Amino acid sequence: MPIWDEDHETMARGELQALQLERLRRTVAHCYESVPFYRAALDERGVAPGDIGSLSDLARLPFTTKDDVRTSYPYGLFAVPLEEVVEVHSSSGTTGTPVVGGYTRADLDTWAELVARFASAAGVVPADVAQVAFGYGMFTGGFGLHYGLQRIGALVVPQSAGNTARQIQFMQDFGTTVLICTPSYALHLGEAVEKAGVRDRLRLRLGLFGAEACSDALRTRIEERWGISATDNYGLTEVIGPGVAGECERKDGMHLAEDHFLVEVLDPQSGAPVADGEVGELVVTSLTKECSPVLRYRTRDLSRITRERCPCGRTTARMHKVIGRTDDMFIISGVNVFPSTIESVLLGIDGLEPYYEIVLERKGALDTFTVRVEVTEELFNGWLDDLVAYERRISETLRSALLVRPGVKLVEAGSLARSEGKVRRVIDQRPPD
Ligand code: DLL
Repeated sequence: MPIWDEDHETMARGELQALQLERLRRTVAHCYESVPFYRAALDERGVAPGDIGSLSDLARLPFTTKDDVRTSYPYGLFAVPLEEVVEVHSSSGTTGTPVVGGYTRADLDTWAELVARFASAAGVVPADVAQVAFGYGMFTGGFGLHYGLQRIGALVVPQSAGNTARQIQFMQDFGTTVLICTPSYALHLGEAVEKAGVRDRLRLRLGLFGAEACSDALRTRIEERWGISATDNYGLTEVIGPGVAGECERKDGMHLAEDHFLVEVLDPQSGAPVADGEVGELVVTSLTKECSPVLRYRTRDLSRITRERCPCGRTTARMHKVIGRTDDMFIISGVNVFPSTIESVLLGIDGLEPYYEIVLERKGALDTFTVRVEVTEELFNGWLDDLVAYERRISETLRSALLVRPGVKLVEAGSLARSEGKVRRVIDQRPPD
């Protein structure tokens, strides 16, 4: 596969760093001059734009948090006058005020390039028919993928999220070859295709799945269910939307668009950098954004980065799959538990369907959690005694992976809610502290 932007994706490290430094200086100056919030934060740290002499000066810059973005709703962090802004997107996240990102024409152009970059790295070509099943609207997934896929020259079918029967009909009628959605919706759609018995009528070959965590085990399930190759891609509204990073066909980490974003991996508690290859919170500084530049944005996403060369020829660093968000992680008996670990364990057990949820409760002073997971029909219809023994076995397997024992409740296939967008796995029923 040819590399979409060979000049930037295969840069020598020294050359890339020189470009990053030049762009960082410009971004800091832009933030300082145009956004009162950033000017105050930089002044407070005693950093003037002219002080940025090397990339290591990044550590002198203030962090920006989700709360900062929220309290600036809607336009407080815009760095250009509104007449230069041509589009906004927002994400409601799980709680509270939405976060907003704005785009100038140049920002939209960058966005299309970055999405085209990862989509072509994933194997999309102009002859593809790409069905976008991400929501069009304020969510960045629909429009972001739309712009990038059209930039490649693919035929875009902008079906948007939901309406599963229509998705399947269009996939047949238009000869869809690439499906774009969340991994959880891909799973649901795959199930519906099987039920409808029309899999043989589809031409699907690729899935570009992103916007939520997906373990390798779940990816394999989806690939097997559909008989396609699935790649992961990452981004967030505050930073640009999709296009921050995406996997190439080797599927061994997502190539970061390092000429547009500086990505640090920091200890979420102390804010100090972790060693290369260690898991930490991704902190992103944009390098080319005009409307909504971000300085050291605390994503709350946990991952690790490798700088080893990928055999695909790209020289960019790669981030591994997001193992969770700092706010998804929960603590039971002093042990940190990530939903992604639970997912990987469940998918390794025979007889379980890849649909589960985690319910957190408080019993007395103790926090407890129960994993509700679907079993295949054959198992569910078996003897009750068998099911109870099975629940115990699964609980024990989870305990040895997590070091704390969850309750396990097996439920009938098809009984848990299916997601059309981002799935909500953790249901926190604990009273507020
Ligand atoms: O989800 C942007 C996006 C759209 C990315 C389509 C990829 C494809 P938000 O709605 O602002 O933006 O949500 C951002 O979603 O901080 C992560 O926690 C999570 N997330 C996004 N991509 C991935 C991924 C879009 N590949 C939040 N793996 C981020 C795991 C992801 N989590």
